Amino acid sequence: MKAHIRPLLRLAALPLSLLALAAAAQAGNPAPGWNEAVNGDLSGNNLLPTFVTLASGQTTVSGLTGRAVPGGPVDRDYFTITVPAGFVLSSLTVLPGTEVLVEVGFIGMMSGSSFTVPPDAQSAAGMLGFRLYSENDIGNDILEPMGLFPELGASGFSTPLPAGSYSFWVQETGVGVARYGFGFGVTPVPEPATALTLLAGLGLLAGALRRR
Ligand SMILES: [Ca+2]
Repeated sequence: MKAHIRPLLRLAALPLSLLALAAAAQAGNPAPGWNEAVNGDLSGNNLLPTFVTLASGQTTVSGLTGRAVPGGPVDRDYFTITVPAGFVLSSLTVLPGTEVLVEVGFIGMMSGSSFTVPPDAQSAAGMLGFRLYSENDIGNDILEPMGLFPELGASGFSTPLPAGSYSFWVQETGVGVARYGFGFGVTPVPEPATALTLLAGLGLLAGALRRR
């Protein structure tokens, strides 16, 4: 009887295997997330963003951005995340500690592993969306509004976003160096029908075994 049950139990364990796979898929295995204070400055090259490994649940990316002196070089930060198959990007939360100086902070988002819209672009064409964030956004999920209200030619999107690579551009637009932190929420694709079917299958099997 055990031999009959085992394959089904294997199926039941599938969601857990997917989580394990996602963890293992962080190839090269740097710790998930990025903290510039520990991991170094994120790429300033829009075509070669830093790859940031995701964890299931929330992954934090934090750092500094801006222009230390008027007319000086701007520290723009570019990074790419890859949402593995079986998962979705469900939230983008502005974390406590995020600062905005005189002006506003900017976070832009594109599909793919490079940010092909250049820093001097005059529109957001090619982007999925962007947000001019402020300290009022701290604690809020800004992913949905980024998709719902596309501006300046961005395409917009609906949440959650499917598996795939997404690149981000973060920049304080005023003079000064500002701290930021964003939390990327990655959750399994909700599949209630599959889970219910599986439970029903297990129930039928248990019934059949009892009758035997
Ligand atoms: Ca930086």
